[in-house]
Amino acid sequence: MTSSILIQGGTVVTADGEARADVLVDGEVITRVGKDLKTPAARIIDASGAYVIPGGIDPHTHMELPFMGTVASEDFFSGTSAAAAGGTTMIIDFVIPNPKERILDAYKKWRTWSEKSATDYSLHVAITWWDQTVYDDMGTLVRDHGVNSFKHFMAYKHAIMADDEILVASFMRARELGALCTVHAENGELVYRLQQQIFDLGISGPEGHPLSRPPAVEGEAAHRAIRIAEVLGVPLYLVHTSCIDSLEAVARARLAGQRVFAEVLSQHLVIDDSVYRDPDWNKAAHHVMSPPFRSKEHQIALWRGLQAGMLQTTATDHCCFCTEQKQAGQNDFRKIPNGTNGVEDRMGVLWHHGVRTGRLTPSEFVAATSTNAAKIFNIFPKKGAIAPGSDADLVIWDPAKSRTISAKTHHQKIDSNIYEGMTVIGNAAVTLSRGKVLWQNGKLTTEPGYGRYVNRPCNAPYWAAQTLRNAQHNPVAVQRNQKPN
Ligand code: URQ
Ligand code: ZN
Ligand code: ZN
Repeated sequence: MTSSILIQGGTVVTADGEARADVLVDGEVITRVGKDLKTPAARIIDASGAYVIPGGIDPHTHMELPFMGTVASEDFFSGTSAAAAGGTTMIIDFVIPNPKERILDAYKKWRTWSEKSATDYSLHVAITWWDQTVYDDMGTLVRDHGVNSFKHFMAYKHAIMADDEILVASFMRARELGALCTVHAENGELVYRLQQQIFDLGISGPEGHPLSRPPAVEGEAAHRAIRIAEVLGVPLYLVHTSCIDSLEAVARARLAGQRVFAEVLSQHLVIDDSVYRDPDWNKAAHHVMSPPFRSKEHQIALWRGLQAGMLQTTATDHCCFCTEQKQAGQNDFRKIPNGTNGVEDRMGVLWHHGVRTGRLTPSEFVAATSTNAAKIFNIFPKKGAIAPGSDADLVIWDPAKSRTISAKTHHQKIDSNIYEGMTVIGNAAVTLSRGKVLWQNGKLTTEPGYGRYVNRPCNAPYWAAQTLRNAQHNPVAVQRNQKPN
């Protein structure tokens, strides 16, 4: 009774539908959902006229990432606090080991950085090199540390790039473990050569960045990763699908029954490549991220991909570098640290440009901002649900609340915002993380360390089907599965 909260009068929206209902929270979990709950509670939150939705899950962030000679300015506490202000109550960040660094050591390092989080979090682990210790450590991470997803950067040659030898070795190991493989799909060899060619032509500004990473470079890598996953019989998740070329590779695979998941960043849905032609070098440089922003036809296709279910999740790839940090590439676009903000803005941007335009229903919005990620990364219904027993990660979503996005007023630790000046209608009014109010009346009440690491078991129900299904036409798997007669 002491720590119970009754959220009254709202319309509960889940990925499966919406209905007028009250939600009772006791301690850290939801205990009841139903109409006109008369249960006494220590605290009442009035949600009349608003929606009650599962807290957003952002499956792709990089808080305080050491990268390209600097460290991302947003840390795990400030970033998860800003996320809460925007209605996101969980992030899945990335351990990115240096080549030859034991992945288990890197994981332990990231755990010390991430323990200051204000909301719950989890960690994907990137495979940036290969030998027997990597093979062994992947097993330890699955068995003892609740890691069920391994990331592969197909770009960033001479840094963290995974070539085909690493991809194949790691995908085979992931299949043994029942883990999910995720990829940053850009052909790193082509990027490297195109960067060189463009710079040698005398193009050194941010406008050189998209020229060195055309859609074909992403489409090739997406297709290659998908086919490797198909042959090896592993489920695959493509992060930041940004263009028609990779979207078509995903759609072809899904229509062929292959278990491929794909993510789209909120910024890739609403920002186009004209940003790189901004006469203000700093503004253009703040939009340098990979894959780059694309011409308008790609945004149209991505919205259709989201509506059609070819793209299942939305994320931000929140990886912040302040103006001074971006200026490392003042004379050479190849040295501009890649990354943008977005963790506070994702849900408002998606509601305004998705639900208010009729592209998405409120339920589809919930699926794309929370539930699908919970299911794919195997933490549903603990997360991504509004049901008895689920964590009380809840957002009172006010469809009429207007916000003009600006670096002057946002909570993200960066002196710029890629959505600067964009007004979005539909925002978080109240955010709860495991039953604790972190955001209300425009005020954050987050505490470092309140967030907990979330274990993610392997062999999600969504993948087992894939593994078996692939075995049928995977010659290696078929022999292995054949019973001796
Ligand atoms: O590639 C990524 O996802 C990281 C390094 C963030 N930077 C970016 O430009 N996307
Ligand atoms: Zn990436
Ligand atoms: Zn990323």
